[in-house]
Amino acid sequence: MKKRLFLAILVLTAILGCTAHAYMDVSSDKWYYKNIQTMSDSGLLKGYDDNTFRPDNPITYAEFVSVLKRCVSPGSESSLSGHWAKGAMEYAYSNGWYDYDEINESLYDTAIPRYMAVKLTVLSMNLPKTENDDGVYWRYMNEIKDFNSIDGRYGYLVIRAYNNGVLTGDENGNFNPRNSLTRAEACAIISRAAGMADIKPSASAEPDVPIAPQISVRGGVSENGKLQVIGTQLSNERGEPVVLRGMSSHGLQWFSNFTDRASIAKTAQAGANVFRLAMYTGENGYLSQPDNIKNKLYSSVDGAIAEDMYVIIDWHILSDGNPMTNVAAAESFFNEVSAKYSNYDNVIYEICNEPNGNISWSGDVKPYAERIIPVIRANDPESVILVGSPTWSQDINAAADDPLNFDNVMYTCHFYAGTHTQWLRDWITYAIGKGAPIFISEWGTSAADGNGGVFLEESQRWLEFLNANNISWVNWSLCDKNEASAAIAPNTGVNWSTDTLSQSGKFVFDNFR
Ligand code: IDC
Repeated sequence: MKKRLFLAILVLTAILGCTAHAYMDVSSDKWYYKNIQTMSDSGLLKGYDDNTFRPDNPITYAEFVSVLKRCVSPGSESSLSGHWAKGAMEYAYSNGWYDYDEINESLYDTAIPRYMAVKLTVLSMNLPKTENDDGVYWRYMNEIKDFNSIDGRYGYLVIRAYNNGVLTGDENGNFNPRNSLTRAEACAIISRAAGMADIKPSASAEPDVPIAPQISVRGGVSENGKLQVIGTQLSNERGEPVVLRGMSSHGLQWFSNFTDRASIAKTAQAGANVFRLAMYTGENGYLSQPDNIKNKLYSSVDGAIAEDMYVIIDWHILSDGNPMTNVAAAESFFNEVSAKYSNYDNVIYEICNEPNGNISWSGDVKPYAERIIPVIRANDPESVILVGSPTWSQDINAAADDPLNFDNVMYTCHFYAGTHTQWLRDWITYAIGKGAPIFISEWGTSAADGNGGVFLEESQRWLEFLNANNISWVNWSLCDKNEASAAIAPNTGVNWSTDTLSQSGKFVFDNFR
């Protein structure tokens, strides 16, 4: 059998050398220690750059298929452009490990369900049929208690995997076909299927791509799914920390020509994974021309969705100071928009850009949030909601002292490098220390009036601080206005490119990745 031949080669090359892998989070007393070590030392697996393996994280389609492909056919990987696992996926498909209707590219970075992992393992490893295969369901009677919940297309493959000793059920005897499996479990299943439990370390077949790219700002919605807030950390659907970085539009009433799908796509291609749509309420914005502005907003949200971007719908109060001034309009707006986009993981709601004037957190902004958040939650129970604070969203300490009682809420902090310096970073540190999740939904390299500077040294200090704290950020603003904070050189027009960025834009775009 081809598989055995390859394994024999691995055993032989084992003599040549040994690169023992020691992962910080895989200790030798763990049940999966041996499987992970063996496969890593054989070059079939690689952990993350920070020397972790993250054994309890769910494994994705892309990761699972890549490891299988390395087992049966080591060597060239990912010469194709596009997704890093595309080569392995196409190899798997062309070898009949899965059918065209079972996996498409939008699934690559999602958790693979157990029934699919079993099918891929059985077919790639050519696990032999057993007498109880194909319809003789004794395992169903005796061992797989939830056999009825396995799609008929996969039942015999699950039985074959059980009969080959590749996996067993959970403590209740269930297979749980639709559950994910952890990276450690996947490793155990594949190494058992490959019959390699006793293979000694080998230096062969050093993989040239990691088992998975680290969670990073590159991940868009297809990679990270529905966001959630865990503690103070924005996290993806799998509970892993995630950082969003991107651009804010300028006011939709003035610069919506830079919020079409093409501009969003160019921003995404530069490495951003979030786009903010600043829908001014005042200054001839939404309150003066609601239908016109809403149409611009919706077409931009749809553009962002098409580009796999997270998108922030920003109720951009500014001249209206107290968010309570237009609370009724805000309620009906957020009711409509959250109903419209409740099925999309892309959308993040920012309910008040920058409260300002003679107001307080506890007396004005918090009560406003307590009216708007339930309106959104009624349509969209789990989306991330961003909340500003008085003094143009700098009073995060007041919010941290008297927090909102809702899940998946973050407090925005806005800074302009020419105006806000170490003291505001200290306030963020204070707020995080009190358990308040912070999101920078707007910052500029200029002074607070949007002009002056640019202040790149202070901006650099800010970005280092945000990186060190895993804080997401959105820069003001993607337009070609003649002001220092604008990311595109003055009067460039919509055919902008990364070659026509302003000084600010160059600095910011260089920092997306
Ligand atoms: C500024 C724009 C500027 C515009 C002004 C008033 O850059 O062209 O004339 O608004 O509409 C904020 C606000 C944001 C400001 C920005 C810079 O959220 O609307 O944009 N800023 O002043 N908070 C702090 C700074």
